[in-house]
Amino acid sequence: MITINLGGAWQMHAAEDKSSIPATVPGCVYTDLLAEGKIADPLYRLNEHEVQWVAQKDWIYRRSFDVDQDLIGQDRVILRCEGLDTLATLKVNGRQVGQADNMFRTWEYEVGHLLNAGSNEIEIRFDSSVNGSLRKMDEDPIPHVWWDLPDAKGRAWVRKEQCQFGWDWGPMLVTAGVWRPIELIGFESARLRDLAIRQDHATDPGRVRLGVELELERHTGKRCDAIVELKRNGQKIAKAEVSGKGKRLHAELLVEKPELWWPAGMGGQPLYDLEAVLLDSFGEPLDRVTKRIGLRTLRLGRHADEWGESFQFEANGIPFFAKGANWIPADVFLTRVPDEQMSDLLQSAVDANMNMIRVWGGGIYEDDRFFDLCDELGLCVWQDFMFACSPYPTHDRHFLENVQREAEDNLRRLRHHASLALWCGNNELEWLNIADEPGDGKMSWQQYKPLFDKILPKLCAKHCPETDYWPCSPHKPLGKREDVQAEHCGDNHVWGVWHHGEDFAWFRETQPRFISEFGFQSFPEPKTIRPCLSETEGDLNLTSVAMDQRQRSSAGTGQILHDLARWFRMPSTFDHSLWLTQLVQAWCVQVGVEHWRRSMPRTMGAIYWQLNDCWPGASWSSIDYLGRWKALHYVCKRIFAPLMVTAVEDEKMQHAELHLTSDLGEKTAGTLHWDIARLDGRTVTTGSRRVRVGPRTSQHVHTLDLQAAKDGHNLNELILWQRFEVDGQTVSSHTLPLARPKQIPLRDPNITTAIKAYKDGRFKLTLKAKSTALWAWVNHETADLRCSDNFLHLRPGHPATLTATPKQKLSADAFREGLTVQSLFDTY
Ligand code: BMA
Repeated sequence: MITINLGGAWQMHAAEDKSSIPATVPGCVYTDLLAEGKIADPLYRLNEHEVQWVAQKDWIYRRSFDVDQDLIGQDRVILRCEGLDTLATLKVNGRQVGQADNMFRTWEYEVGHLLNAGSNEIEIRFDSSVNGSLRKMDEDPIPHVWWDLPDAKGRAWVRKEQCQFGWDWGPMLVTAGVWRPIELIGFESARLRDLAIRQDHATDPGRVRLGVELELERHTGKRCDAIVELKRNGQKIAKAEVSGKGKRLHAELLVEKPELWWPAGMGGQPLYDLEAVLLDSFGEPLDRVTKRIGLRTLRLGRHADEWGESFQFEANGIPFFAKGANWIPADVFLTRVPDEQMSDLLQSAVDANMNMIRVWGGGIYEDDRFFDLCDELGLCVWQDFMFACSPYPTHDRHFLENVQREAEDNLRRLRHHASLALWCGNNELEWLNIADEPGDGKMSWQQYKPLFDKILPKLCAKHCPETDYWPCSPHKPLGKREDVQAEHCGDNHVWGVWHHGEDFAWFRETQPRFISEFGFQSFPEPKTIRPCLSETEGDLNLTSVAMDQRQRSSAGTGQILHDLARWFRMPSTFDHSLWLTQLVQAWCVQVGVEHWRRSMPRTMGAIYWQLNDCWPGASWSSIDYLGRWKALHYVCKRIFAPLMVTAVEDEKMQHAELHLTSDLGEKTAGTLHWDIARLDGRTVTTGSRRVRVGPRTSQHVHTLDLQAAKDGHNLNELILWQRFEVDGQTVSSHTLPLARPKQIPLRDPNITTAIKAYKDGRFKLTLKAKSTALWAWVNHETADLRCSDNFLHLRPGHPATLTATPKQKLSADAFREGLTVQSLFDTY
């Protein structure tokens, strides 16, 4: 087999304009124009408007390449394109080889007959997807899509990353280009098209049987042999040799003493390499495919129970509470995400004690590297098919066939991954876009069902039978399907707070089986957002024109301010308003997550909206566009910790229930300590109790009488501090002010910081406050810090220590000089 990578330096130009500019493949029109200085940065101020012309044009990419006789002499030569975005016409040496109209598919074209030994040329023309979709809308209109996106008419017609057309957290930048590898492949007689690996954990307890099906593309009737080998850390574990004349070869491997793969927090993530080598009749290798797998079962457990039907993920038969966030594409331009960024985002998820991530249906089927990382990290992936918040033209035969091929490509590409936990048909169609009669943003059930109830589940069962299919998020499997958001079964999107203005405590009135979305917006920190703004244009105001440009949710900044005013005092400066929005967001999500974790095993998952950002703007993310952790992400580390202590106050603040929640697999014994203290740190009442908490349970440990504590004290000045100690180590702590933060007469905490430099470039910080400091956070004026903890509550007399790791190496002096320590008090 011979492979020639066609990525690298290309030329591109607008179809009507003959002068080319250098281009990079993989890449896209916008990144190429940007690199050549032909457009201003679309992320700066209002530039998004200025660059919309790019999406109106058709673009041509071209390059020449050399091939030799060796390649031409092969039985077959294929042009393989792993990602064309989107309406593409391909030519080799001036002759058309084919067309493409789905960026999620892998396209292959036979080109052997068109190649010359020596120099050749490839050209790809991308027609405007915006114009293409509008044309389709004229011919065959789809009831208008989502109310937040008036400019995005027709996006549902194009099989393209839907959020390129704008979303309620991102700009409209509809691009075009070769976005994934492109190569020539030449091969003799046969190649391995695919490997399907089945795991059988049941037949032979304590062992795993692997059934490996090799799918061949062959051009001769000759026998082929194949060797299939399983290795762990380079050591051979099992081997099988098979041969035959057909298109499929089947091998069986038996794994003795299998090391099982577990989601993060439940055990390790051992990975095995399964290699299949295809041999010709002389024993010479023709082709070779390797898949890295984890031995596990990972299912969606739906069992009848006292509340209705469970919705819980089960790894190797053990149910676990899913903790995580929704994932959106990590950049408006997909090829602009370096490996380090991808890995930092996913590592950050696990560092915040997550075990699941939902790849949402308005983005893309992520790269292999995304899934490789999730396998390594133990981050289970809930994978949507790419349909979101719109009716889709399922009545159109070409559309239906196209999406079917798309599903097959991605099922095949991703099915072997250990982290793959669920295939989900779409995002929110059953909730937002279905009615008895089509129209007004809706399709009928009759239009919906063929794709989401028949075609997709059938394809999943065929290609990926060990992973469950779920038609939609949210979906209600029992009773009247139309009443999507049911509490006794299925998954829910709990948007009452953000989209309907409920108070945060409203979360406590809900008890869904699984929450696959809920959340609250905030702004990125000043360092991230300021470079997109102009001070001289008056942008540094939360509702300036340039800031509103970065706010795409209809409820938007008004909703943030509404809840900010419910809980906090008004911030004094622009920078403080940005920070304060992060505290509001963190507080909101904390109230929800704590409650749902206390509701286990009835509720078995809380996946908030959303982990990451694709540009610097207002959004529900806990990590901003530049990878900086918002307050929420630090708070997640605490509220997703395996052991979690919480307190729930009643409305009148007469008592507080203390709870202990454990995701651990074994019983845990420890001591719960609590103190009610004044702002100056002095204890008003204190107590402790030995507690034993069972594996994967939540327990109400104690009810604290607040009435007694209040006597003689101002409630607004009281804070309930809790900590749970195991073997003398604090494993979880919790702070509950007995009044809303805005009512608390905070005084300047005069936080002092002792800094110790470690040899490895990290710094140990010890923070001490003279008066109670709420949400104290450290930051650096120029460098990026990742801290072991941040946005913490400080009690006088109780120093807190944390470790700060600068992204770039910093001298102790430079670290000290730029370090800032602030808390809620400073924002007023
Ligand atoms: C959900 C998601 C997204 C959206 C988010 C915030 O409905 O599925 O489509 O961005 O809420 O509104």
